[in-house]
Amino acid sequence: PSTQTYESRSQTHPTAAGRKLLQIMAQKRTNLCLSIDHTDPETILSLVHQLGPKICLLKTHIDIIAFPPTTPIRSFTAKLQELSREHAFMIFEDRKFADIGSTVQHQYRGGVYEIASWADITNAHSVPGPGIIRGLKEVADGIGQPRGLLLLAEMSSRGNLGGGEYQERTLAMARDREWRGFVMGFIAMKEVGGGGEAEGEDFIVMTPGVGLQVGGDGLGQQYRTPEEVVSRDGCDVVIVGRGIIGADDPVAVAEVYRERSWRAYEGRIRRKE
Ligand code: UP6
Repeated sequence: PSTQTYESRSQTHPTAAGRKLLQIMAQKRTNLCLSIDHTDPETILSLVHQLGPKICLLKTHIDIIAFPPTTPIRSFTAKLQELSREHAFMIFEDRKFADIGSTVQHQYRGGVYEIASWADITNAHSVPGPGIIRGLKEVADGIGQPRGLLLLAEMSSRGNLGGGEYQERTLAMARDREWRGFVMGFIAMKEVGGGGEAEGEDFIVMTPGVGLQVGGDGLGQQYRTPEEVVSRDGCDVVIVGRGIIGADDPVAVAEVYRERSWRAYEGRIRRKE
């Protein structure tokens, strides 16, 4: 996949969510995903309003937000959806589901967050086996809107148990025809499943642990630069949280991330031509 343009992949991607995302990326010229890891709902809405034009995807952790009793969660997620239409980005709830199929169905559809109703994309660990994908897909199929799933093949944090054989087995799970139109890609640190294009495969790789410099956060997070992630390692979407929302001028810094990540992509495409 890393040898083709986002635009051409947007025509052929096996998932509807993937086609829509790749189209947005090509049109807006951005492969930046903002990880809006803030706990105050008003701060989140105001930041998303400002940063919406820079991003293809907004990543949420809905369960870290401190909702005042007067703010219904539904009205907050409805506002996020409104912003996503206004600025043309998709929404990715970084739920990292990790339970048996039956339990994740409830977690995805119901509870107080009703994730499936507002998040275009979510993700899951592969550790429970294929039942987790089957369970989530059944819920997604009942929504009537494109819904995509990413599997965690590897993590950015030091000492994580992903990668290697775990990643190989996660890839094998993702390749099952049963969820061809649902599993859109991976959270991983480099391209996954290269060489499957002949079979019509195209996994979108999204990568956290990105900073303007190499470094870490003292709690295991490891940062690499947009150039390393996109140009050298063939990842598609760069996920940035504190690098942007912790900056004095988040809009200016987001533009630096967008520009560097986009140029890294252009460099990669040119090199492969
Ligand atoms: N995240 C990682 N590493 C992973 C998977 N997910 O950092 O392997 C998520 C974190 C956080 C964001 O949950 O929301 O990506 C990274 O934030 P940061 O840029 O502030 O480090």
